[in-house]
Amino acid sequence: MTDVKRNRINLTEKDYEGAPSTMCRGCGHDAISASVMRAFFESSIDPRKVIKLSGIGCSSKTPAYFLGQSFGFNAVHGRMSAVATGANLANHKLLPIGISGDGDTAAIGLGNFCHMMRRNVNITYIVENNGVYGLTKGQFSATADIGSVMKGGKVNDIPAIDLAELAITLGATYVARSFSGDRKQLAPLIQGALAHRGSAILDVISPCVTFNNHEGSTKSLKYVKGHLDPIHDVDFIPPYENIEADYEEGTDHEVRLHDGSRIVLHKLSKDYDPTDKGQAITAVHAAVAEGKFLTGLIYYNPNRIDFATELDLCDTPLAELGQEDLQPTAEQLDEINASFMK
Ligand SMILES: Cc1ncc(C[n+]2csc(CCOP(=O)(O)OP(=O)(O)O)c2C)c(N)n1
Ligand code: SF4
Repeated sequence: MTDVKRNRINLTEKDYEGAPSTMCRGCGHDAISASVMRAFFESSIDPRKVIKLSGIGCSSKTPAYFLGQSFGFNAVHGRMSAVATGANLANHKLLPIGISGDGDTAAIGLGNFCHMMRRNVNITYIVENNGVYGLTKGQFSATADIGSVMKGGKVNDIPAIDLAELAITLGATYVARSFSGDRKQLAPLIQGALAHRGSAILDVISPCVTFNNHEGSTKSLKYVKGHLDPIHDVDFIPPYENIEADYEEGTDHEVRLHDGSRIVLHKLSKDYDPTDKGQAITAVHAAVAEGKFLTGLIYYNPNRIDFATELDLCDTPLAELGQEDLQPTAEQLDEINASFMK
């Protein structure tokens, strides 16, 4: 019998799988699902304590293909952020992961998405960004770059919404950009997001090989691979591993996360501090102007508390409170009513 690798809670990689994928062969979204499974396995997270959320689109179908033992809610188009906010308040003990598309998030869902970040709702939110509506056959989405050419030849002349920049501006506290094909960078970034308490937004460029992979597209596999600009190499160190990271003075940056785990960023060319909001926004702007995809942990704010903590919820999830906990007595009601008359 071959030795199957097990994690700290004695689960195998198979325990993190879901149903077989129905994505087109080579779709970036499948590669992201593989990184999601890797991250959960490596972080030894119990899949039965996780809730998967999504909207509508090819990307939003993918939670069916990983973590088959987790809770799940497939919301209507663009409403995942609102449903995730409600789920988080109803049961803050479940670990939420949301998967959405650039259409689902940056078009129909933009308003809900903004308010989720403004509240710093605890979630790992992955946008599988291919610049088009894959499910409805390749129309431009709001993240399509200006000058990008649609499969039928139409040129996009409307500026793109940059989801990383928006997330930094609107109050998300962990903002990363990555590429579906870079599991070495993406999996630790997801591990970091899962360890973070607050809105962790990962804008992951994920080529649609069927409708947006042609000459003239700025989200094709070939184009993206040729324009990646990683800020750093990323390592994730869980709290139980007391490893002294192999630091190179002045070239590495360590980020401590809420559960005691650490992300070590090995700087590449640039001197970059992800806790500097101004630098983060400037860097995203500069990369866009140069036609590059800046990847890595772009922004991190350890100081802001998440929405459920701010609301000072009781420790027992609201969803588990019984009638006796929820129904005030007649005297308590009188007191509450009297307080409104003052
Ligand atoms: C209310 C509503 N409007 C429009 C649609 C049609 N529709 C389905 S998926 C989709 C966009 C999907 O694009 P994206 O979120 O980028 O996901 P992808 O398929 O590219 O992964 C649209 C417009 C819908 N399902 N519901
Ligand atoms: S249409 Fe595009 S986004 Fe949808 S599964 Fe196929 S390659 Fe992926």
